[in-house]
Amino acid sequence: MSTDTAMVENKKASMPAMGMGEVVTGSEMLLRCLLLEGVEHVFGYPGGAVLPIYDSLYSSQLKHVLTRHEQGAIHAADGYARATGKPGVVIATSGPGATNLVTGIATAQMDSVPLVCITGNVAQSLIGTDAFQEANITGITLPITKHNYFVRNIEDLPRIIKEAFHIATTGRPGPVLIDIPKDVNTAKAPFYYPESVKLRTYNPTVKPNYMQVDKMLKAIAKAKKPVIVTGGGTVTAGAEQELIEFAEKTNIPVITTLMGLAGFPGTHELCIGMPGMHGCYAANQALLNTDLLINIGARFDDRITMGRTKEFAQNAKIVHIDIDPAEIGKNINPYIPIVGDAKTVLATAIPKVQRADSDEWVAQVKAWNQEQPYRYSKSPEGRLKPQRVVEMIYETTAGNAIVTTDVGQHQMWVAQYYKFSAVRSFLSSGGLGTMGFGFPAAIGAQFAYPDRLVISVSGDGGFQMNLQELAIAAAHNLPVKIVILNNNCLGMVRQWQELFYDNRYSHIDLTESVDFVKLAEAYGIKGLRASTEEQAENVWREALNTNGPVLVEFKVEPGENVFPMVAAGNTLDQMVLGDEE
Ligand SMILES: Cc1ncc(C[n+]2csc(CCOP(=O)(O)OP(=O)(O)O)c2C)c(N)n1
Repeated sequence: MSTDTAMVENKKASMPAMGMGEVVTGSEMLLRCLLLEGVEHVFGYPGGAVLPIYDSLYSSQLKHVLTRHEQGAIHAADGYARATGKPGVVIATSGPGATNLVTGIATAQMDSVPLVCITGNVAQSLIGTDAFQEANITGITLPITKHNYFVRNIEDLPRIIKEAFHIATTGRPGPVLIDIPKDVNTAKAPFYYPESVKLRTYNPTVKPNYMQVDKMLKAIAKAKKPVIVTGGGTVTAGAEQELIEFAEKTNIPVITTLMGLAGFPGTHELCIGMPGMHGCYAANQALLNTDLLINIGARFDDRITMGRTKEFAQNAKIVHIDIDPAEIGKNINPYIPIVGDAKTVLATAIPKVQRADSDEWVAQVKAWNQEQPYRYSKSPEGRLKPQRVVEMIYETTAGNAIVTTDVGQHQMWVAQYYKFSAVRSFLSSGGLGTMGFGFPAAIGAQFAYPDRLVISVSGDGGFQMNLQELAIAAAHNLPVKIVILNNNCLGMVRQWQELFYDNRYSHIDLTESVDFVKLAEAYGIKGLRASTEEQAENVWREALNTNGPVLVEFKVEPGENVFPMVAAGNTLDQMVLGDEE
């Protein structure tokens, strides 16, 4: 049992019996249910419709974190969930509070993150009347939640909460929303919490079909050029150890998607690297040449297949392992489909699997990586390169920090130049690509792990989307290290405009932003700045030696592009390697 789980278990044991049978209000019930689910932190923002909940929070043992925006709250809950594997919990009021959660809900849904989102709504007598701060949030979030509920009766509330946690955390995890009208929050009823969940139509398949697993074992025995592609599903399943064992026993090299980056050590001998649009040469060559592709918990996203699914891994038999049967055949029809939890599937396969005849192939993959590693050229004018900053962060943390990113060029440089070795240590919005995610997610992760080094890396664009959460870092003296790679523009958009829109730089200039150092200081946070390599090393050392939050602005080369690159619509063999080609 991890220290963390032990802490929650102890807390549960020391909790009073929660007064089963006692008559309490809906909002009191809600908080008791959360405690019984082992929740420690909730992130949220109050308002009229949730005033009863906030009143109950006043005297609750739950730790509530008041963010400065509901979007900050939900990304923080998401970061907490990604870092721990436990569900993140967020509370927002009706109407604008609830709609401010929408981007965060979609972000979690796309990356299969377990969240329980609690929204207030106006009293049922006012529903449908365009009442003040009324929004049909269950309607709005229907396509972006794993499930959602509108609570009509206080008697249903405990069962619904029990179900919500179960649905959010089992099978393919995801966000579940519970909308509670004000009259349910203020109504009273005796409190009972169900011990188990009965959902007739919801039974995720965890154990694989053994015949299918045997088929995979036979395919491995025949393969000469096998690869494993591992994605977020491996991380979600906690299958990192099984994956290492499986890869080592079979001698099959491993490609890690963006979401799978911390699911297999970046420094492992068999690690090839990231595939796809900004992936490494070796990974894409491996996909072009493999004869057996074993996909574990990845979804053949178009950032990897480039949407050219017919041409993708054309020479390969494909095995697709996924907990969600809907993923299988969605983008690519596999030769061997295996529905099941990655950890269970691998644990089933490991005792029987044989080493593949793959020595030559492994040597070939390594050679590709040596011939064409990620690389960048030094600036002739001595300006700071963003890649160097990420390398430096990697060197000084040995790959053990929890690193969150926003979306853009910096995200890709982190994926390329930081070799993750700790599980659940890379938190990034892969599916939805949500700018503004990284910094609040780092706050959530730091609440979960107050003693770990948490580094938030953003661009100057994305950071400005949720910078108000600096207040939280300051208020709680969170030791989060906030890195901004400031290229004075929306870098990734600039790159596309340069490459595909004839250098017509339309609305990407962020020169007139803010003095980030002064901004940090205004929030009571230490701010540091560097524009040369030497300064960068000095300020970064200072940041690491500072207790409490620090914001470090690295002023980097504005015209730098992310390479390698496969342009959208091209196939993986049309990879452009870099500036110096
Ligand atoms: C909420 C949101 N709006 C717009 C985009 C489109 N987008 C993707 S990358 C990018 C530029 C990001 O710029 P910045 O945050 O400065 O990071 P950089 O690319 O320079 O590292 C934009 C606008 C997005 N991903 N998310």
